[in-house]
Amino acid sequence: MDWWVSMPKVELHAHLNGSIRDSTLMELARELGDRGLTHFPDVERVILKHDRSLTEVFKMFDLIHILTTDHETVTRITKEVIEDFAAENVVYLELRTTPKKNVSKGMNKKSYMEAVLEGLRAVSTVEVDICSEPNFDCSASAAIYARNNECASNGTGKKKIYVRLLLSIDRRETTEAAMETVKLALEMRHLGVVGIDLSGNPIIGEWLTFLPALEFAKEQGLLITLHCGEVPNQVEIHAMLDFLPARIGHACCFGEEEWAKLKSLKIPVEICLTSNIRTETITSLDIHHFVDLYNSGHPIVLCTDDSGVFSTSVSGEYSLASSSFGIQKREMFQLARNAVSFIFAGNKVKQELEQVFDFAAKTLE
Ligand code: 6MZ
Repeated sequence: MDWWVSMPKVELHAHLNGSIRDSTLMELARELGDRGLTHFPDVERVILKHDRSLTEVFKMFDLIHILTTDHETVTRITKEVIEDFAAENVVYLELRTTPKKNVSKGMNKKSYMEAVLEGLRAVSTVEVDICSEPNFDCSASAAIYARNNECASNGTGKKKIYVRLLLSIDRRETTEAAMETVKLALEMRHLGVVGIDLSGNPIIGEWLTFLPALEFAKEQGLLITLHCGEVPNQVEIHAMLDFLPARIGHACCFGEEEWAKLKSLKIPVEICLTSNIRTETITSLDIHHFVDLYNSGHPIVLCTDDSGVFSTSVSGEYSLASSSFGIQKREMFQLARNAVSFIFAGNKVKQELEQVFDFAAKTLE
């Protein structure tokens, strides 16, 4: 596993509330239990269970959301999630989360996102680039990376992680609520918000409910990724592909026509192997669409989805793909590097990340 941890990686599909450490969830559940607000042993059983169907996963999210309702907790989990990804050498993280309202805690979508930003600022184990300076010099950044890598190895300094945010629209939301999220994303663009995600229980909600907000987001220059084909729904899959999102997640339940369309449109796919197997949206890795997309040179990126809920890590996903599909380390490194082209941050960040990978290629040999 060490090699997979040391390799730089790009994470483009990680849900904040799905990526919480088990130890933190247990601590939060115990606190609520102590206050008589939950029955701790029941919650503990749910948190420690690792095989979950797609339906159970969404029940799990409802439970997690009960544990993470206040601003301080949102700040804490954001900080920890970023530190955890940075600790396994994720050099660029696009973290997505659904802005939430919670009247009893004085929380609205904006204050929820401010709590997330506070979490980014609270990270202490690694330098967090939230929104780089417009005229930042790439060669200078490569030098910083060379220095950072040395510092990290002798324990005297900090590594760096680029973090950008995607605001998620939950499929339970109305058109107005979705629009509110898009407007918030536009307001927070200068704070590292780069795009919009559509997620949530795939059997709930209609594509047409979200379309006006997604179209508006696109017109305004936000980049969009959609959870697409997590369950069989050919009409929705076609409508989503026709929308031309910048990326899609999952693509588990595609038929021949949908594959042909996706491939001709060259839309990058965020692949979450462990998530797909745990939720049984794909029955086994031997028949996972990763293989066909990889062999046909279609743009793909390996991601965790919910590293906490599925007890996985980005390094674990790379190691799993390598061992399951017989792909050598050099090719896996190239797969990780290719993901830089699909990030939602601008060219300057892409160039800086390419230098990080090139530097690592020399040291990892
Ligand atoms: C669809 C998912 C998901 O936004 O509260 N989410 N949506 N499919 C999945 N695959 C298993 N995993 C997570 O993070 C949790 C939320 O992300 C979405 C769900 O809407 C879930 O409530 P945030 O930070």
